Amino acid sequence: MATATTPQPTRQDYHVEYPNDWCPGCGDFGILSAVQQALAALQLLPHQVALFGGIGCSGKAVYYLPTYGIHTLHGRVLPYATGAKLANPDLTVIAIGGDGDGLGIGAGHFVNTGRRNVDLTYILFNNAIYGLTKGQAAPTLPLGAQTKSFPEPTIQGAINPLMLALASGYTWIGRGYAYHVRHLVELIQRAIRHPGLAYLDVLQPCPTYNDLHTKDWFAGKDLAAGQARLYDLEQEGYDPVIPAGADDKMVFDKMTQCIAKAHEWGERIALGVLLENHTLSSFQERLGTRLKSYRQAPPARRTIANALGHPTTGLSALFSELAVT
Ligand SMILES: Cc1ncc(C[n+]2csc(CCOP(=O)(O)OP(=O)(O)O)c2C)c(N)n1
Ligand code: SF4
Ligand SMILES: [Mg+2]
Repeated sequence: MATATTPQPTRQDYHVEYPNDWCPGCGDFGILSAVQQALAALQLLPHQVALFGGIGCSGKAVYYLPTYGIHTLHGRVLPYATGAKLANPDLTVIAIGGDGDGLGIGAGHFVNTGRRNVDLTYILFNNAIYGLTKGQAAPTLPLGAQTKSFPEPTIQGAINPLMLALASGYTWIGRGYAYHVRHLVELIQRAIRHPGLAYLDVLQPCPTYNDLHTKDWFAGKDLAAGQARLYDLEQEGYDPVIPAGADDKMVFDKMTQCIAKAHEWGERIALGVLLENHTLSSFQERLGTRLKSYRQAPPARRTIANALGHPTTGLSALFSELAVT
């Protein structure tokens, strides 16, 4: 007798027949492949995942994955992702966007999302360039750098996204590289499994506009023979975990080591998990403590119409719960 079994997702379930217009050799392909493999490895089915993309080459990733998804507004990817997770905590929510999207126009959302510890994963495609709009300096391009798309070197300094994530309160911080796909698959799985807000910075060559941060540069071809630019923190015995209940000294020490690694750039660039903080509750838990009705049924699980099809979405009960007496 045949027995019903739950379908086990494979990478093929995450393949979409949709024309892709990224340039040949773009690092975006490696990141997309890693997301597909990570979701399949976590045994998630596409309908269990919601993906939100910013505006940029990177944000187009939403079209290349068969999950729920929205191509949002420039810089607004995190509010969309936050709303979706709070409305339906059962969804695995991923926000995707570029360095211009997240650290330029979206910088306010980048910082304020860090204050809440909503359980979602933010993957930032860091190519130090505004790819879609033809190669202007993004907020991660170092002061004095001049790519082939500029007439003169940039006179603005760079934001360090890992330091900003730490200062803003992100409880999981990691960095990967678009062409180290196997490592990236692991990092994405770890970020998704983290029960709080995860920030994953992915260094990504843009062969069309950024001729400084190239595949050869990341491979350390300009360095002395045998010297690698990218190295894996885990292989150096680095421990990013702050366990639940850790004391202030331990939190401070772990954050200090995170700053030291985040600050490295140039001849040595760390990849891996820099911080994994388990001392804070998630925003869904905090909301549940404040609102009994949210704890019982978040918006996506509420009945919105009665048997006759009449709406039952009155907000008066919620308002009375929120009222301060
Ligand atoms: C409100 C608004 N301002 C400006 C733009 C133009 N614009 C589109 S994408 C983009 C920057 C994209 O750069 P990034 O976020 O780094 O993504 P990438 O293309 O490099 O992946 C800009 C400025 C826009 N679409 N909307
Ligand atoms: S412009 Fe750069 S980031 Fe955009 S698709 Fe082309 S190579 Fe990729
Ligand atoms: Mg960019």
